[in-house]
Amino acid sequence: MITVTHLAESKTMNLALNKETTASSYCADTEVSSFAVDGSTRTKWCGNGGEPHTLTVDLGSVNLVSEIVLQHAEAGGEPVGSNTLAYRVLISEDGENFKELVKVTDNKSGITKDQVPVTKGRYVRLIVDEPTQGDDNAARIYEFEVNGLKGDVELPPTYDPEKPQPTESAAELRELIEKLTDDGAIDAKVAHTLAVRLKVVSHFEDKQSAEKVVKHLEGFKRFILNQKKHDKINQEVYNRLNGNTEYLIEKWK
Ligand SMILES: [Ca+2]
Repeated sequence: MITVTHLAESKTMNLALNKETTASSYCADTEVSSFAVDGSTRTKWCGNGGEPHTLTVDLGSVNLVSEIVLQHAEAGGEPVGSNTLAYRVLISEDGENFKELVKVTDNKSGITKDQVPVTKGRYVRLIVDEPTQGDDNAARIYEFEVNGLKGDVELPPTYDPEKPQPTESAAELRELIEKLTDDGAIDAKVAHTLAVRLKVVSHFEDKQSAEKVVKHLEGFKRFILNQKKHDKINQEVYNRLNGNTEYLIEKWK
């Protein structure tokens, strides 16, 4: 598992550079979609025909995306009036289910930089809804940069709203147990025996005695496994308690 510190150490890069692209159309052989990811503002992808124009880049593997930079017409020396007016950027891990990252409806700039919440994905799709400031319906994209961190790293829990936050101490784990007990997911008697064991862990946490904390957490792990085997706690409760216990063990190791 990659921690926040490790993420900060990694270097943000243009993940789209020289990667495979596909587009809805192109204006000429010298204006195909690959020119939007060749790292040069002397070359562009031009999309013609009816809107929306789309360009999808395959990053080659799942990566972490944090920013989208687009170099529009003006960045390549064309008139301001040819800059993209409205566009969207979507991301997908499987190439089928896309999620919207960026939606801009009133751009005038030659270069746009859109910061996005750190998102995992392999396929990044640009949809040009309004190609220019006027009636011209050709899209002109000199560069489509997808900035982020390379690799399918485990996101820190704060980036995953679907996942409950791990408990950071035995006391927090006890609070979780209390909550689950209030919700009727754990029997009060069982909750009591769990809390007693965790109080011992808290005691050693206070003393900063890592070895003993780990030892008692390992004991707690075996205890909850036993509780599950005897149907004292259900699989879901077991998974949550076990996950949090493993998290705490890693933290103290
Ligand atoms: Ca280019």
